[in-house]
Amino acid sequence: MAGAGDGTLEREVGAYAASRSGLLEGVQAFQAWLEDFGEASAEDDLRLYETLEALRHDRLTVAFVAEFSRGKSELINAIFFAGHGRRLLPSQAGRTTMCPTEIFHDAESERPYVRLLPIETRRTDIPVSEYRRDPIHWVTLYLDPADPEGMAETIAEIVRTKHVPLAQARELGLAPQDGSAPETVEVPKWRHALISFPHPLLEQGLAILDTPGLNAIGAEPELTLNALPAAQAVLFVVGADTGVTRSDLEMWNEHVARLARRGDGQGVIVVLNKIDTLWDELRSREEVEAAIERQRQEVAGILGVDVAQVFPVSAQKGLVAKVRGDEALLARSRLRALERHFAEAVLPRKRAILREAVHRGVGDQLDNARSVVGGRLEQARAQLNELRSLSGKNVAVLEDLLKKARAEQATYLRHLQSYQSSKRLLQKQARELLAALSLERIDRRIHAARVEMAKSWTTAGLKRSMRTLFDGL
Ligand SMILES: Nc1nc2c(ncn2[C@@H]2O[C@H](COP(=O)(O)OP(=O)(O)O)[C@@H](O)[C@H]2O)c(=O)[nH]1
Ligand SMILES: [Mg+2]
Repeated sequence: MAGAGDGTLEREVGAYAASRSGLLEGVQAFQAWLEDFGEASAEDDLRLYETLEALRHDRLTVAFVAEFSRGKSELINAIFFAGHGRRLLPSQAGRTTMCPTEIFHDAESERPYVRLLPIETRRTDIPVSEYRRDPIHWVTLYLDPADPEGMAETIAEIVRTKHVPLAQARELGLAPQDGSAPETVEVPKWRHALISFPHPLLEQGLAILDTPGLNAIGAEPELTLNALPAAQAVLFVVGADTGVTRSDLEMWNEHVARLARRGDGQGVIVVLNKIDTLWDELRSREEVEAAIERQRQEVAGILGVDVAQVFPVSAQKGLVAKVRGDEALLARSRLRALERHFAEAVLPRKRAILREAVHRGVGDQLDNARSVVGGRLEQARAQLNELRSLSGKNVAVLEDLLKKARAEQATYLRHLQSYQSSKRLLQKQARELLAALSLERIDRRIHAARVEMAKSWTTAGLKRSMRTLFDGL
């Protein structure tokens, strides 16, 4: 898609990535808030942690499942890696003995790589998921994106095989199933491959799982039990050249039908590949289209799916058309219709599923926190109202106090005035009193009284003189 895409897939994968990081930020913010708020129980903490981990490691995985040689690898090249101008994944005629291959972007590695798990690890009972945790068991080859040729060569390592003695093949659980006992058996060199690659879609969290055919997929039960059910979308590929074969049907029934019947079964898309084998220069376009449509109906009938879920394409012509920029050929390959369906029908629904998962994980806690906070808010509001009414009262009380204070001030001022005038009066009287009490005047009066008294011969006259003295004083 890169370089030759119409952008729908990029946009939807981008929207998925944005939705995931939005959820991640939201849950992280909630976690931080709960810490501050001090409301989280140990169980809440654990559930939050698990939800965050699931979001952090969530990859949008698209698994390509089919018998060998149906064109899975070609389809992956055509949809995702046409921008490189050449085949990135090895796609070849005949029976490819490939190991399950995951293509993604490992943000923790500075260099793109191919990491390969040797087939010998099958001697142990340890599943691939355990080995994933420890890079020491893997052989790492680095890729140079500036050199597409060299890169394709390195990636070709994933289809390497080797011949081992029958006993050793038995040990690996890879002895022939048909009862034959050859001296040596051709076995894949690797058990599993991880390809980390810088590509806009992969950097957004898209992961592609390319699986080997029926036999090889049966050899790793982990694929069927874990990897496929965990994938957000499964593309099941059949060939228009062969129709639905017995082994296609076995593969469908054993590994895919279950997923198609799940509630979110629309995540399973059936691809009728190699429609170019029905192109016939001697027949009209309409006849060819009718033949494709007939086969599409037939595939839907055999697999028991809605015909709208079956997408006829030519991966090979689609890849060529994208590399050459041939729009007419691209239209004929019908690759865009498949990409658009994937982008517009599968991805948005997966986004909703992601949201639901987060809701299941932390929804209860959120509701809980919301009601606790709601209660507190209610309480705070009530207090605020009370304070507001009190503050109204305060104003009234203050005004009252102020009025009283003003009245008191006026009274005081009035008293002050009358006090001052009283004071002045008092001072005047005091001065008159002091003047009245002056010694000189007293002396004069005593002297006059004494003269009066000396002149009085009678007691009554004496008394009268005394009274005159005191009255004068
Ligand atoms: N005619 C035709 N051949 C195809 C198409 N897609 C893949 N092939 C061929 O089918 C063979 C197997 O393809 P491959 O991608 O390796 O299939 P896988 O085993 O399912 O991964 C190769 O020779 C491809 O060139 C197609 O659309 N049309
Ligand atoms: Mg392949």
